[in-house]
Amino acid sequence: MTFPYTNCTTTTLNRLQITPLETSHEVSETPSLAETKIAKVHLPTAIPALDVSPTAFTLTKEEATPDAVMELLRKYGICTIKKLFDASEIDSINEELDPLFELKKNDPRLFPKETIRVTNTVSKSPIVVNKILSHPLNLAVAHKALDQANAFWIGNNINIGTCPAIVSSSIAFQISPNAACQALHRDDQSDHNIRYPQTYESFSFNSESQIGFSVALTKTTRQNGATRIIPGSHLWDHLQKPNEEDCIYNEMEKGDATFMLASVLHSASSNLTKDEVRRILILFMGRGIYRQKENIFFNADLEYFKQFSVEQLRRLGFAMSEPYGNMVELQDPLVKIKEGYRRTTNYSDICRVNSQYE
Ligand SMILES: O=C(O)CCC(=O)C(=O)O
Ligand SMILES: [Fe+2]
Repeated sequence: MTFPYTNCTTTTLNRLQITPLETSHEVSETPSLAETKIAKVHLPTAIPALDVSPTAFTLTKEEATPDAVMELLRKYGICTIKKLFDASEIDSINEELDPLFELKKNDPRLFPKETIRVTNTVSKSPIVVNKILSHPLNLAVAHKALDQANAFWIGNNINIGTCPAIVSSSIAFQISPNAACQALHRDDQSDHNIRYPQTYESFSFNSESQIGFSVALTKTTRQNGATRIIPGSHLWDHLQKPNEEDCIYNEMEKGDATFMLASVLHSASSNLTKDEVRRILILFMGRGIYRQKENIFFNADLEYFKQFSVEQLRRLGFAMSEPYGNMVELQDPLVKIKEGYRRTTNYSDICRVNSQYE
């Protein structure tokens, strides 16, 4: 039985009028896209799409400081960095992923059937943790845009709690010839963000819950299914409808990488080639107060995770979001997984308050 949602009134549901279909369902090939209702929508005034060429949001590795990346994310919602990874690093990543793709190639749930996904790669492939999740630029952008720290009165003290960003999903995608394009979507749907119109000047990273870090494991082209993206759509109203004509194709050489706000409208495009396979890995970092999109704990093999450092385990979601978030028997889960790890408080700092100032 589906969850009865009609009284969960939000500013998005208020704008819809939903009625049952009178005729039989139009069923598409993807079950989740089968139409079961008719919706009337109050559409917002549209913000025009940005007419930019990819060079506007492309940096060299040398130019790609965290601040430079964030400036382009603020403006376009996307920033591509040329040759962030060496060819040899990408070869080693592919070598570790090859057998995992092999295991998935006959998965009957593939949609479209030409697209193989290796999900939750951080729990299967240490190199993804060591080279992609732990890439200094990924960690620096996550730190500036998504890490949280806060001060709370606890009696006479002020306590500081921190909540580091954690991996939300880490899916490798391999799309083969004849794969059809995906429908345009935002990846922050899972966080139930409500998007309000913003301008480049008024934009705040506070409106963002996840940032994707997409690594080209092969060359990606318009022909072989590069991700298509609507630059600037992170500034749009929640219900502004995406149009295919507004997309640009994020073509990357093997070893290039792209940061993308999860609020940007995008999708995989069709692979129109006869013989080219397109492979990328998109790792999303998300705020630690939200659920991870991929449930890392359900099949977690704690022995596998013990190889990682405390800092890596923190970014994987095996730590406390201070105070108390994600606790196990009132403790930081790191105490359970990392031998010798001890902590005496559930906060980063406990401060005695001597005086107040205006
Ligand atoms: O494969 C791609 O280029 C994008 C995939 C994607 O957007 C998704 O599965 O959410
Ligand atoms: Fe997506």
